[in-house]
Amino acid sequence: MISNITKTELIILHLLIKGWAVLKKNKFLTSEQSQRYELDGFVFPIKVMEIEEANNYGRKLHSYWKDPSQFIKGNKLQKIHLFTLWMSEIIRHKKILDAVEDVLGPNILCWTTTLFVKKPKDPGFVSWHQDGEYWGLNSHNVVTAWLALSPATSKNGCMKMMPGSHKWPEIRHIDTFDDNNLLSRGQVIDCNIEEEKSVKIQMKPGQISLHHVNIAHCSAPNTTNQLRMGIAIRYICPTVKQIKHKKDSATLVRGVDTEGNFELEPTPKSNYSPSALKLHERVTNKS
Ligand SMILES: O=C(O)CCC(=O)C(=O)O
Repeated sequence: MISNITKTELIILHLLIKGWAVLKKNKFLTSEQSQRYELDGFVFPIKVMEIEEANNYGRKLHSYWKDPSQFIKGNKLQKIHLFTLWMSEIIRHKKILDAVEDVLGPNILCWTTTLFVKKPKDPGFVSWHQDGEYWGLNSHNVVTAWLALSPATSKNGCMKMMPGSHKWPEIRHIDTFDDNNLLSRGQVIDCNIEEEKSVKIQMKPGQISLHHVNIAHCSAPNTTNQLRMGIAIRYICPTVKQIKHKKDSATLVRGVDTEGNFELEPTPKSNYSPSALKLHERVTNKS
């Protein structure tokens, strides 16, 4: 019987078994998506929400953004899941966590979140950079899930990524302090980037991209009349350590914190509670 199987059939069988094994192991990503992430350092688009759910969160982000009392800059762009219920839900979204689990494994901390909103005709841009160069995390067990809450297009300044750059070493960055640069110090990677090789991360609301902590990426200004809304959610394994700041905190969103390397943040019970705002103020001012 076996002798009737040709070599080609054996190879096909082997590939089928391998593919099935990868699929079985994964919770959400296809084996092709996992392979893309390994090879390129990013993968997209991954649908995690229906359009109604994404639009609902988009409205919440829009009203947070428009509220003058929130004074939307600096630390009010970071970790707002600590004091708003809607962001607290997003970082625990089942499908996002299933996709992240396929990269990081079953124990997941949310290290931080950042709102990336570009107003209509906003000159704001993000220079080419590698997150890993300045975050102070000691390992690559870190992944960003970037959730689109409005369309992300080349006209409104979607992200661009350089395939394979996650395998580059961490390259020195230069602080430019450019007012229009949405990065805190306007940091830019000090190397020649071949723009024509980059990939535009165009997505629909409710889709995410996953990107590696060392991927070289950037985004251009929004040239349209519509708001561009995205949320970067940074997830880590409990084994990751902060080596730049004395103290750091994170939220356990799935599994167990096996290491205790981060102060664990509580889940907010209501919006803008004074204790949650106080905690937010403290943990976003690292020293
Ligand atoms: O949303 C953007 O324009 C840039 C996002 C980014 O740099 C990041 O998620 O690391």
